[in-house]
Amino acid sequence: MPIIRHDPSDPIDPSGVGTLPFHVFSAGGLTEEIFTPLWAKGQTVVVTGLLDIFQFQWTPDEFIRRYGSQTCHVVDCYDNNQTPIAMNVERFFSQFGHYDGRKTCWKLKDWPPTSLFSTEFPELFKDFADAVPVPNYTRRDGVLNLAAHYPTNPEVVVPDIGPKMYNAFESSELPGGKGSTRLHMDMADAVNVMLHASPRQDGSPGCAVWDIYRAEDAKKIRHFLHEKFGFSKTDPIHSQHHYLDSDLRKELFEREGVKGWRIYQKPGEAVFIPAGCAHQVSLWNASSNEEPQYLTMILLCGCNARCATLQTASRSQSTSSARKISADVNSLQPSSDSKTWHQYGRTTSSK
Ligand SMILES: O=C(O)CCC(=O)C(=O)O
Repeated sequence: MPIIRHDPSDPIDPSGVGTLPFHVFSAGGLTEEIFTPLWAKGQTVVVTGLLDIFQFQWTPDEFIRRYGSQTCHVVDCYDNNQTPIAMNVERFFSQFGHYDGRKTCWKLKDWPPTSLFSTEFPELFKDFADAVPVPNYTRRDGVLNLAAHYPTNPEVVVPDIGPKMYNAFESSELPGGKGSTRLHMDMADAVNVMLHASPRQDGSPGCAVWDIYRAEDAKKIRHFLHEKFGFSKTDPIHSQHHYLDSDLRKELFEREGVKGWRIYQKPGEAVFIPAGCAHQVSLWNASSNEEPQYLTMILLCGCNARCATLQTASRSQSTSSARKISADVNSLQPSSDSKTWHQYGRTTSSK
C-alpha cells in the first residue's frame, strides 16, 4: 500500500501542499514480483537502507584523495545559462563543509563522464551496479533493462542511460529559489540513490527534496507554466528553465489541482523516477545556509512504453533538445514489428 511517510526530522513543506502517497520498501523487501506491477503503473517507489550494501566510501574526502587533480565542470544552479566553470575535482569537493557565505549553489554534474564511468572508474561502476535495487531492471546489463538489448550498429542513437553522478550544494525551495535541478522529464526511467549528505547540527542527515509529478499531470503543468510565464516556442518542461518554488507549487495545486510525490530522500535511499514524470530537486540541510554538502548519484535505467507518451509530447517541440529527445525515443522503437517492444516484462499501458 502506498503511504505518506512521517519523519519528524523532515523539513516542513513551506507550500503546505504535501504529497501523494508512495510505496516505501526496505532494501531486502523490494522483489521483482512486487516491483513489476507497481512500475507498470508509473508510480514512484522508494527503497531504504541501501548504504550498508555499498563498499566504496562515497565521500568528498575519498573523491579528493583518488581523483583530486582531474578537471571537471561545475555549474551554478542559479545561473539560467548554466555556463560551465572548469576546476579540478579537489576544488569542488573541498568546498563541502566550508561554506563562506557565498551566494552560488554549485553543482557537479556528469562527473565522471558517463562514457568513461565503467572504464576509468571501475570500482565506482561496480559498487553501484552491485548495490542498486531490482538489478534485472536497473543494472546496465540487466536482462529486463531495455537499454541492455540495444542494437550495436552505429546508425542507432543510443540514449545516455548512465550511470551518472550528481553532486551539489544546498539549495532553496523558498519563493525565488531555483533548487538544484529544475523541473524536467526524462525519456528513460531512472533510479537515484543518495550516497552522502552532510549531517545537520543535531547529527541527523540532510536530504534531497524531490517533487515528482505523475506523467498524466504533465499537460496541466505545461498549461500552468504557459499561463504563468507566457507562451513560448520552447516547451516549459523540456527547456528545464523553471523550478517550482513553494509559492508556485501551491499555485499549481490551487489552480490545476496538481499535487506530486514529495520525497525527502536520505543517504542510502533510492528514488525511482518513471519516464515521462516531470520532476525537480532541491537539497536541504537544517543548518540553514551553512555547510551545503550534498552528494547524490543517479543511474538511468530501462525505458518502457511510457517513452511513447513522451515522444508524442516532444514531437510538437521545435527546440534542438526536444528533437534530440524525440530522436532518442524513436531509436528505442523497433522499426516495423512493435511486438519486440513489449518483450521485456513490462506492461505497455501508457496513461
Ligand atoms: O539528483 C539530481 O539532483 C537530479 C537528478 C535528475 O533529476 C535526473 O537526472 O533526471
